[in-house]
Amino acid sequence: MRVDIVTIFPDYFSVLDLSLLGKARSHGLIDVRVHDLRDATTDRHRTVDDTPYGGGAGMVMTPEPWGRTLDAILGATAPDPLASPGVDGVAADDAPTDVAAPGVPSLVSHDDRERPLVVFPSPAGAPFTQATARRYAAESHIVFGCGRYEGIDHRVFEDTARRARVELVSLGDYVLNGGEVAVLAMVEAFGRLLPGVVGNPESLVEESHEDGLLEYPSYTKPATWRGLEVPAVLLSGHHARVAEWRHEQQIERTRAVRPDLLAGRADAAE
Ligand code: 6GU
Repeated sequence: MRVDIVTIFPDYFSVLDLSLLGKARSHGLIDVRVHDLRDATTDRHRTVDDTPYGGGAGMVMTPEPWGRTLDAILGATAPDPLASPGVDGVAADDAPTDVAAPGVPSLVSHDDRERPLVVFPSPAGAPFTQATARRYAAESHIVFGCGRYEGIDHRVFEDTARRARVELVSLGDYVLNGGEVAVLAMVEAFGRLLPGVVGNPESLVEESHEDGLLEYPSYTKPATWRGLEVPAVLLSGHHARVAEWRHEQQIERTRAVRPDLLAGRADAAE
């Protein structure tokens, strides 16, 4: 799988050399290339931002360096007005649809999986979930564009959508200074789902969110530690009872901190 990352802070991504993902990269399972947006500037100060039209606080990333950088990665496709998708969209979650936000057409035209996927992390994007991670893990080429300041000139999304599927994706309802940390989180989330990255694929199954519930608590030796006992059922050797206890724990935990995840679940009825 090929991953391109466009950023004004390439150093953020040095951590992708570490741990499981580093191993996946060195084994050729994932090919990550980081591009410095400032390399596509033409002025002495390597400027990437300017004041917003219409006024307002902060600065906006100027479109030209984005256009040049994405041209180099995607190929500079001549704009095709007939193929032009809508504007101003975000993609939905696991199944990209036209329903981005009420009344807002999607940037995604989805009869074209062969076109690369370009993801712009943004607090204004659609939620990134485990389902999104699974969908990204099935892609062959993803480009991430890391915005900074108050965002990127909106025409960059429109221009990119002429030759790629474009998604705006958010990690959650809070604001980061830029997309870099969000991209690290997303690459880790889908990277570990790629075949061969996590040594024991079984370990991917019983995790939070894989079955729509939070995961059960885990214990290891010693059986007594600082006066605290491991729940007796886990020492019983009774596999069916262990499985039942773990499922109850999942439901209990999810009810306590994420009741929204339980809506409509038969196994969580009071
Ligand atoms: Cl994806 N980007 C930024 N800048 N802030 C965020 C975010 C993304 N997700 C939550 N906050």
